[in-house]
Amino acid sequence: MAKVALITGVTGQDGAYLAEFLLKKGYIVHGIKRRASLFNTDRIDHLYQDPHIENRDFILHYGDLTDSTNLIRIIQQVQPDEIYNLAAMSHVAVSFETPEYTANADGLGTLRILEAMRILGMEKKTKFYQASTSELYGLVQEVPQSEKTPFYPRSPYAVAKLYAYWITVNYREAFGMYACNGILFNHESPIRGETFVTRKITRAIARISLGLQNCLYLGNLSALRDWGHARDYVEMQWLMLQQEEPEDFVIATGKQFSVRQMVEEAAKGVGIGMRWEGEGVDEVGIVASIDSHGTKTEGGAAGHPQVGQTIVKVDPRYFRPTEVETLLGDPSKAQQKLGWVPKTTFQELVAEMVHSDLEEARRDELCKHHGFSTYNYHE
Ligand code: NDP
Ligand code: GDR
Repeated sequence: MAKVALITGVTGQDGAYLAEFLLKKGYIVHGIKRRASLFNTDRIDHLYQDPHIENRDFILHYGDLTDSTNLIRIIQQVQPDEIYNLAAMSHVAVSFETPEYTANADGLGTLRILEAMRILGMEKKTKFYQASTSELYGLVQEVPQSEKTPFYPRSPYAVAKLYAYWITVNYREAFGMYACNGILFNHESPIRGETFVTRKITRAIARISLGLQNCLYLGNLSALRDWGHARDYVEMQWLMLQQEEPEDFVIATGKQFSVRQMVEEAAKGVGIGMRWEGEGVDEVGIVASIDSHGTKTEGGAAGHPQVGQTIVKVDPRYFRPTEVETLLGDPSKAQQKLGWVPKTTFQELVAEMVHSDLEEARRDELCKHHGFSTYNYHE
């Protein structure tokens, strides 16, 4: 009998990679997607199966982590062997703008699923994965951070995720549930949301190299992160649910880079050499301009980009009220117990993202410069 998985947040970056991974393993995969006024299934459209087909192995349900009745109904209907709770308002900066909603979806949403499992008498049958985060460490108490490092969350997002982390531990201890936390450090990919810093950078650099954009505005350039590839990380999410006993694991690469290094690596990918101006704690004055550029990106608007052109500026609007300056994971427990070895290096990750964003930028460029036609909706 095929195993049945339920993924919340299936339309997100990790949801898409995990759904693909589980389908390849022979699972029947159910996913919860939110109702939106526009299509929001871009990342999983290649997996879509027409509802009229019999014996589908990929099935979507409308739902929301803020609606208990809907979660109980879906879980009852699907009877999953494994639940992966990936849904969240996952943007740290936005959580300062929508703190109550973030607490509701990211914190109480986790409780709602765990309670639904109890109400339905599934606490001994169904395994539960919680998407915990390195943001829990916040103002770091120890370097590198492991499963034993104390937490000090620094945003409404991280505080909501702290509740979700502990309610998962508590339900495991109180009710003997197979429930575990993956404490995942930042992981990225070509389908990363466009407003997270890595994708914002690779997308902008690709567009700048083709003359579609002039400048990239960023916040804290000195922030240090441990960046891995989402494709590698979802495999660990699955593996955590295949162990004898439920446990929490840190997943990280053990290597750290700054936002500034991320920009340089992306620029290198399109053949742009950069020169930084300005230093120090107050980074508002810092800009970066093109020092040289090769021929890696053919085409582009005539004369763009140009040596001396300012391509990065620091804009304080992207500073956070409280920042997480540095994160570096210690994945040795996962290495020992799950056989975790990060497959993708930082350089390979950035190269893959730049390559994908260049293709997208080239399509935009074609539309812009060669025969994109508009028609008037009012006619
Ligand atoms: P994304 O932001 O790409 O995806 C989040 C998903 O959650 C989307 O499918 C989104 O739907 C859905 N969602 C948001 N709010 C709700 C809600 N109220 N009800 C139902 N669904 C909702 O995140 P990632 O894929 O990058 O991350 C997956 C999980 O892992 C998240 O919980 C995140 O906080 C956590 N995490 C991520 C890390 C990373 O570096 N990527 C690191 C550590 C933890 P829609 O598509 O409609 O917006
Ligand atoms: P993070 O990721 O906050 O670590 O959360 P993000 O990419 O948003 O920020 C990383 C660092 O870059 C700095 N930064 C900027 N960030 C954004 N988004 N935009 C900018 O213009 C910019 N300039 C500098 C930030 O200040 C920060 O220090 C991600 C999310 O996926 C969470 O859901 C997840 O839990 C954590 O990773 C682990």
